[in-house]
Amino acid sequence: MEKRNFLIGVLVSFLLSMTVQAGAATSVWLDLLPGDGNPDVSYSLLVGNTFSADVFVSELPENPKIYTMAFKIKYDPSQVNLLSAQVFDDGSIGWPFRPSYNYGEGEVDLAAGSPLGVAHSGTVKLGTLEFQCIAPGLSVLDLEPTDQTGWGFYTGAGVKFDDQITWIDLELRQTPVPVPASLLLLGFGLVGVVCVARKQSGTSQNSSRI
Ligand SMILES: [Ca+2]
Repeated sequence: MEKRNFLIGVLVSFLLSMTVQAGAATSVWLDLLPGDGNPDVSYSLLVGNTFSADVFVSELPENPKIYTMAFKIKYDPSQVNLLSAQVFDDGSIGWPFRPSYNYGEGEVDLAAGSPLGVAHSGTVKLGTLEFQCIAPGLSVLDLEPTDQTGWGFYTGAGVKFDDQITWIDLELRQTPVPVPASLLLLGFGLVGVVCVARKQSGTSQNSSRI
């Protein structure tokens, strides 16, 4: 009986450890505004539209804590224009350093640090970005680790955590502004008038030759 209880105990511990590991995956993702608190992976918009997105990180490790964060967002500058990008700080986390770098050619980096470290089993907002769609097509907002030296998600022990993060991208589908139905009808009407006018003109020329 003791052996059976021991085996059940081992099995329960194993299942619990699997659950903890499965729920502890750290990820960085975008939530389009107004956000629902879930990652967005695709979005359709019209040329001229603006949209904002919050960047979140989920499941930051409890031990050791994360003391700095940095990430990069790459975008297609021929299709979307970056209007603003800033690190989020409502005072609850206390990021003392909040640089952001806009490299202009489709790349923006955000970085910050906290002297107390940040550990959170839920989600932590890292920043907010605003874009405008300037051309039709398909493009991607590509979330990835920054390549700026010395920046990234670092634990207090100075271990870089970026490789253990899942980076969730957002696919953008940009479509041209549709022509209103009334304008289309007007266009068809004008074409019809021109055709009739040409036909009548041709008929009168033919009859004048007779
Ligand atoms: Ca969302």
